Amino acid sequence: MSYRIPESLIGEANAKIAAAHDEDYEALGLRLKRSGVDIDAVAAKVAAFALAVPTWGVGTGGTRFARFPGPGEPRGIFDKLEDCATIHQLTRATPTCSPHFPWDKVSDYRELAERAKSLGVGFDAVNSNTFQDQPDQKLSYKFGSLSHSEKAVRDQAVAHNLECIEIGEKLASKALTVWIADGSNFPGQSNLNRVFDWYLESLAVITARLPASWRVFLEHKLCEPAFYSTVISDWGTSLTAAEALGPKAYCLVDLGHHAPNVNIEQIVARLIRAGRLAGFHFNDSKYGDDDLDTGSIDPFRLYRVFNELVDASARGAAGFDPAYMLDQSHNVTDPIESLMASAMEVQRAYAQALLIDRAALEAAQDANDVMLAHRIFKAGFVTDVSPILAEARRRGGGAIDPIPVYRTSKYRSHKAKERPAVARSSSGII
Ligand code: PSV
Ligand code: MN
Repeated sequence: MSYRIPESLIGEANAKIAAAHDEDYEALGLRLKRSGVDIDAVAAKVAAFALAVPTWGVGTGGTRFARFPGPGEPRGIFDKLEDCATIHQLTRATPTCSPHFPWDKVSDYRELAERAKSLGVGFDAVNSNTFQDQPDQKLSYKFGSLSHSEKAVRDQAVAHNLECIEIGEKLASKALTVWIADGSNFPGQSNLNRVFDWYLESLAVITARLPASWRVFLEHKLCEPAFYSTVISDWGTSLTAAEALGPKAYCLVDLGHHAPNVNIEQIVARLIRAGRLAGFHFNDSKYGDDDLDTGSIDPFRLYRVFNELVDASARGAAGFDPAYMLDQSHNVTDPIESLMASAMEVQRAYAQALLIDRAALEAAQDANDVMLAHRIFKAGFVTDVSPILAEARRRGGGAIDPIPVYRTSKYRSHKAKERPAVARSSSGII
């Protein structure tokens, strides 16, 4: 029997800090009430907020220089599911996980779906992988996949995406996320428009095969592994593609996939306006696609993004239904701790953005009172909403303070015994 954190441990840990938490929640509630905010309503919204965990995120990541695996790493998708379920058990924020194929391939998907159900988690978007060659693969993706100059390679990449949809249907998923590494390293290596045309041709076949209730998420990335040009480089290219592909295609925003200093929240605003925002891959960065823990470097940026999301939801923006997911690499921390902390940081930005007085902000904007508008905007960010997040978790049966409970449980040492190290694991790629 594989180890799971006993519910009693969560109850005992909560009981020890319940009185202090109640005091903090009440004090914050009184403070917010003075500004006309009902703390319970905010806690209810936070409790209803759901975020997916990437199955590849629960393994230790690495750089192109080295990877330093930790004890008890997941050896395959069934182990990864256990770790994803543990993150949800303690945080109550991550009811789904997002699988990546062929990394998470199994012979029996009914068994996989049942295992996930028994662990209390489901599946979010399925991710295809045409950025690596697999041992049994006929043609190489060295020079591209869905936009390759040879039709046979493009067909192979399309077939893989169709297989991902088939698997996703068995897992009750509703979306396919496509990120391609296609691009060029040398000016002149490829014709910048021809490759885009080939991409569109391939994606049109994939989009046409989506089940009625499905969407396809196009993920752009400015560079890496191609360092001169990437085929789907930015939100403009992504939106152009989505519009060409029709109503099932949406643009996914990975926070690390932009030029330095780009105003990501404005991109989010524009995609919402176009009715094409697929959702997010949350992470944080200082220099590029660093894949650092969400909220660890620039929580204010995350807050600014959530301001756009709360604004869109308050306005009832047409077609606004974003999918939220983490996508980060944990090289020096326990991935479970990082993913729990990151899920809580996403919730924090959401709760803070809910505190903005939108009517007052609009009035200050209309009156061109710049300082007042900025102060109203920032009011949520400077509020410590931790008691709200803790209360949302407690109400859902989670831990008031997840990381100490996780450490007390010694989950990792249990897994180290249950999961003898394997030579090669599909976890933790960045
Ligand atoms: C690419 O950098 C990316 O953000 C895509 O989402 C991939 O599927 C993921 O990372 C995993 O490597
Ligand atoms: Mn991503």
